[in-house]
Amino acid sequence: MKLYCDPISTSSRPVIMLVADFDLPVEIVTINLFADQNQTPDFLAINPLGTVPVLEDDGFGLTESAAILKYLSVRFDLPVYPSELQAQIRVDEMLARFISNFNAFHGICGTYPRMLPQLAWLNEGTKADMAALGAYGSARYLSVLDRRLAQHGPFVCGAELSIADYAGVSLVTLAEFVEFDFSPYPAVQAWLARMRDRAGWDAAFAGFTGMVTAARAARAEPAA
Ligand SMILES: N[C@@H](CCC(=O)N[C@@H](CS)C(=O)NCC(=O)O)C(=O)O
Repeated sequence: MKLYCDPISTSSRPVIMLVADFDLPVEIVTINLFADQNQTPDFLAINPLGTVPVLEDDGFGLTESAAILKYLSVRFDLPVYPSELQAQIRVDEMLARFISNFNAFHGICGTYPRMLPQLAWLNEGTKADMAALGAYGSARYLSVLDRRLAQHGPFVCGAELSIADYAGVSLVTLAEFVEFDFSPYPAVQAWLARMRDRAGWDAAFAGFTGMVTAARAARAEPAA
């Protein structure tokens, strides 16, 4: 089984972390997005959209990180995607929340315009409007997440770790790139710390953390 991914990709990190946490027999094939390896004919034959992650299991190809997380959980009988109906749908609910509206506000509006060089063409007014929309959405969703974790944690679906935690932690920490202030959300901070302590964290997040550190250092340098 192969996982085509790039640790620099927010959608790849949850899957890489799951694989590392449970030491799954999955070969990691790095597709370097910065080097456009996702646009080679070979990779486009695997996924015509040219996006990562992609899982390949004996001829069965699968895109979409949420689907891959579910597939791996069921395939390897992992405890992170419960089989009891309501517990399972609760995980689906939180996955959908993170990957749809939360990502649109916190990632696409709040972070990417200030992170991705390919969005540098956006005019300053558009960037300011997107930042304002992002700030509104991040605050709305993170305050609800914070209360939820404080009252029903320690994980986003309750007492047990689930694949929603893997997807969520990647999307929430994305905003570290733009030095997002997490201090109003202590339960979220405690949850992030809990996830950082897991065995699979470094395999998934070391590259992104290095990028965040480098970006901070570059911002701190006095202009020449
Ligand atoms: N909804 C998809 C998103 C996949 C996606 O857009 N991945 C990005 C990296 S996070 C990508 O491959 N971008 C390259 C491109 O669009 O060319 C998922 O959750 O897997």
